[in-house]
Amino acid sequence: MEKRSLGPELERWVVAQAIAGNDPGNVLQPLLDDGWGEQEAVDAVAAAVNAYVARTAEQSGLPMPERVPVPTEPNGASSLDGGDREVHVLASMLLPRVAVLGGLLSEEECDAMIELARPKLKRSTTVDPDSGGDMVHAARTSHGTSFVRGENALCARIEARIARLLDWPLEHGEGLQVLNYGPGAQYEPHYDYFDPEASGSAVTLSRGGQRVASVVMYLNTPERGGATVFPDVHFEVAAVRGNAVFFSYDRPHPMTKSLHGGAPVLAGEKWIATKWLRIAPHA
Ligand code: PD2
Ligand code: ZN
Repeated sequence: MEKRSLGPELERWVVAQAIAGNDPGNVLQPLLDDGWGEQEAVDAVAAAVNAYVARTAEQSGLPMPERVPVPTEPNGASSLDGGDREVHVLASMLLPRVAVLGGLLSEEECDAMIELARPKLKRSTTVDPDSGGDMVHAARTSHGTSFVRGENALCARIEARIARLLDWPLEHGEGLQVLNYGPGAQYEPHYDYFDPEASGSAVTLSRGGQRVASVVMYLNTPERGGATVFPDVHFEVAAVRGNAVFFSYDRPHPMTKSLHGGAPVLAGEKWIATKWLRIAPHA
């Protein structure tokens, strides 16, 4: 059957309703009253809104938004199904999109992850924006190591839990990275997405496309300091063993307000495991 189109006038009305935040049911009703089938009305409204977003993005020079994992809706469930574990939503924010998750890992899993990583630690590197290779960076005064996806049973279990929790394919995830910060160490504010303009990004982007979300899991509770901070919104997440902070960024642009950093560890040490999620399968 040929797809019906809304026509310019109705399309403008639909977009205006969407911008005003009107209930989607109210937007569909006039079409249903006019004899449209429910699915074709939903498809036509979605197409109109998507076309508007694409036009606006193009005119403004902004990258197009990508689909991102959604752990929870506003005022949604306070506990999430991680398959083998129930995870609690402790806080949630829409811009930047942040969800603080309680009990993503058990205490035993945190300890085991630290012990698996400890013998492999090296001074942390960041991706060199020019070459795409690893480089030691003064902004990142920690030690770390990476595991390939499924490298051991614990990584595989945590990866499967995150995939289930976020309904995001396991294959779209990078391997886990573990970081250890000593006293005074910090990670200055940065974005986790790759700069599409930087020459070194091409190599990284060819393996799974952009990062669209991060899950930073706290493997211990530092004695003092070491919060994950979101400076654009003056928000910080305390590092508490077993908890995690999820944040997503639907495009590689500061408008996501996903600038974040690891505040200095003031006493004791800090251990985290980070999972980055890509648009496409990451090899
Ligand atoms: O240690 C953190 O809290 C932190 C802060 C910012 C980790 C990361 N970024 C990261 O692993 O990307
Ligand atoms: Zn980061």
